[in-house]
Amino acid sequence: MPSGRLGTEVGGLALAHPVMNGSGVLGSTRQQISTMCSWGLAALVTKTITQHPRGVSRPPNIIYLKELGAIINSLGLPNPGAEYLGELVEEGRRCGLPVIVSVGGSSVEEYVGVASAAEEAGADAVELNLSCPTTPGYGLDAVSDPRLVYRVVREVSGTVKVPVIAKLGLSLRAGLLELAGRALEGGARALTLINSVGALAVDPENLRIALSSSSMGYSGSPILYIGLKAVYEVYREYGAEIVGCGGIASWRDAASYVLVGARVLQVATALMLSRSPRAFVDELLRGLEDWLERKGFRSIREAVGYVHRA
Ligand code: RRO
Repeated sequence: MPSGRLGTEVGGLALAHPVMNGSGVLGSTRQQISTMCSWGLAALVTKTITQHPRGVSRPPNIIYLKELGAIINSLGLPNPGAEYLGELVEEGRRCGLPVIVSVGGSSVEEYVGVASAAEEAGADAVELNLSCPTTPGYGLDAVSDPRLVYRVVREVSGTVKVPVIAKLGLSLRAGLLELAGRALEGGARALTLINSVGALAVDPENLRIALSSSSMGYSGSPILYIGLKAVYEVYREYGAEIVGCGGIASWRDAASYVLVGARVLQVATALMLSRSPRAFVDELLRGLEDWLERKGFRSIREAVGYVHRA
């Protein structure tokens, strides 16, 4: 179990250590939440939930690039809908972990509705997924406009009492710094940076794009340095509370995110590719703790954003 040195906090939510799962494929059923409970994470993040249930995109919808530690997906935001929030949150709470509900939407009203339902279900925080690159009409496609980001965050923050975290990503249409600024102005207590990066895989044998949809997200080790740059720039500009996400596959990656400004870390692809998620999380925490000690940081707080002061 982690020592006090790894304790951290985001949006007022105290965490025993900084590692949680990123909202990825898992976290949309009671069984999956229960499985994730045994991984040693500090908090659980659900799959992004929309008002109504959504099915998974027609296959092929995912490519595992194991040798790269990467995944390309076009899952299309499959989830059981807000009606299931009670079940998901209850399961996470049963194992004694804070539960963060990832909230999706195709309109301001949908974000507000799902976030309210999450709060009513007992969620400890909501993370607004404003950056899903795989689903036309949702996430990046719907809200990569700074004014809309502001409106969604402001309306949700004005409605729920739990901390609101805004998950942003890279957009071809808007600058991340501006999106981040507007999310913070709208009342986001923290920012999760970044989502999978919009990408396209092509199958030259079949003369087609490789998945059933051209809206794909690229995640895992290849986006590590892109995520680090995003966190570095946003922290430098705003000094915001940041949840670092994107390509974390080792304690070195995790420590790098902390040094550029992240106080909490999310891991998604590496957990999906790992044969033993529990051992993987354990190794991350041991590595981080050992690193903090070797570098003379008494707490993770002392290391957050250190490169900006060095
Ligand atoms: O479910 C997905 O297709 C998905 C989502 Br909601 C997201 O935010 N990021 C991603 O890569 N895939």
